[in-house]
Amino acid sequence: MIDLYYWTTSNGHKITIFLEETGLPYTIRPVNISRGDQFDSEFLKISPNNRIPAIVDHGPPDGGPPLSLFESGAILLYLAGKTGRYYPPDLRGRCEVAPATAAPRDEPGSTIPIALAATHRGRGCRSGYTGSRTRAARFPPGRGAACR
Ligand SMILES: N[C@@H](CCC(=O)N[C@@H](CS)C(=O)NCC(=O)O)C(=O)O
Repeated sequence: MIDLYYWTTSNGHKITIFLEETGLPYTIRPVNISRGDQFDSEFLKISPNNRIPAIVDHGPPDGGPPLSLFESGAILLYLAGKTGRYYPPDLRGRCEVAPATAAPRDEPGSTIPIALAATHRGRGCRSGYTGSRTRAARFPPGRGAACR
């Protein structure tokens, strides 16, 4: 079972779309970033950059202890590896999908080459950008809610 630390933003939706498409069972753990839940010490252990989405996979493929992961692109790659879906296993296949899966327009630092970029590429966090900037004053200096 996967715990998904989530709020209703585009970066959060990337992961719910993947989980729904692949049928992986998951439980939503809401992190209300408008209220500042992302700064809770327990959440920071899972997502040290104080951002959603993040996951804890209680049944990782290697049979080891629960695996926690943050950053939507990294999560998508992990889930693609776990399910064997939406990302070719071979280098040639990955090259074929790479051009179509370039960085999301609003996340120039991101270069996640993944075939489900229909979710990753089309969905940054700009939709919530204005709201998060407006809310920023409520959080500690330099720690305003933001979307990156
Ligand atoms: N590069 C990160 C961006 C994540 C991100 O910006 N999350 C926003 C919501 S969409 C957030 O949690 N903001 C809370 C904050 O900045 O305090 C990813 O792709 O996961």
